[in-house]
Amino acid sequence: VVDVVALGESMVTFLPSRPGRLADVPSFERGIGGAESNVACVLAAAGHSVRWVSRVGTDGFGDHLVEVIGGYGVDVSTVHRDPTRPTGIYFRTAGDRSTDAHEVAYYRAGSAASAMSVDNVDPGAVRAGRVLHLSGITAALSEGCLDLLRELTAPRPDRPLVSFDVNHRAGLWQDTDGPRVLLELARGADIVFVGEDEAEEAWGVTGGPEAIREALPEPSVLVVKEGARGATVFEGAGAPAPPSAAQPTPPAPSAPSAPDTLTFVHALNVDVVAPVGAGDAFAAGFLSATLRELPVRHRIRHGHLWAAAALTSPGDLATPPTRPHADRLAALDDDAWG
Ligand code: KDG
Repeated sequence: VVDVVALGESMVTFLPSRPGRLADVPSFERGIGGAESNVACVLAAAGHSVRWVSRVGTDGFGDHLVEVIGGYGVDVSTVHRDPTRPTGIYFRTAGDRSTDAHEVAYYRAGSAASAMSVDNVDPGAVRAGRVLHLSGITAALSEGCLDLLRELTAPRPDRPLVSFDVNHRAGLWQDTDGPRVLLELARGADIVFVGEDEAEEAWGVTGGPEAIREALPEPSVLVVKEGARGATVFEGAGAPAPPSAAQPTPPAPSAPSAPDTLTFVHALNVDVVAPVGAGDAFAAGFLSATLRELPVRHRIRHGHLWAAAALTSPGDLATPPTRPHADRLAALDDDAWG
């Protein structure tokens, strides 16, 4: 049993050589992106056993993704190479403070990963972790991908703890059904990550974390990210811990029956270099601390610490703080944490 299985599309990312509109950027440097593999790589860099499940082409971009993600120590043995479809790629603006517009240009329609479905993804490989990490991006890729997510978030006795990052990417949805689908999928998960701004954009929910919890009462753990301010976590009384490595069957996820606990923790105040990937790093830090069964305040602090590492580096992926370092910082008293 591995700690975490992450399923989703990864892409070769082209990072601009300078800030500005995509139309004006003369050259790009290659990086890698993909929300779920970002989570996988960061967790592996922090010493967790992680598997990434996906499909890539047999092109050089597919080779590169498998090499880099495997190089982080992630198990890529079940990644399928599809000779008939390309690997997705994307270009984006630098996303630093000197530019207003954040542009993303995806070239991923018809990609190898968009062909993932219940027919070609091995359920045993996906359910082999203590935690299964998914995101709403996959739901937008194709009907087959959406059906796969529905299957993986459906209740069943041998289901790992399902972690779901809403990751609403408006530009990826072909129809207007995206927000409804994201809500439906989030309702089936055990741990849900959502941004306050994302909940407003997708579901029109204003009124802060409490209003989001009202719209999404089912997940045992709901993490509402409030940007530079911090994050609020709602936990139902019956919030399941991830099954231990020795005992892989988790308690059946159940809707919280008693009132929630609510915990807010301020984020660290950092100079942002590039925001892309910070949400993934937050999720990875929170999941790492969840796997270690740390108290909720420390789980959130680990999320913030790992996000701070991503915010202060240019690519989609950043190396997390070492475990002893992060533990020391997370243990500082409330004054240090604002
Ligand atoms: O969360 C960061 C991701 O958005 C980025 O790495 C690319 O997966 C990606 C996407 O679909 O936007």
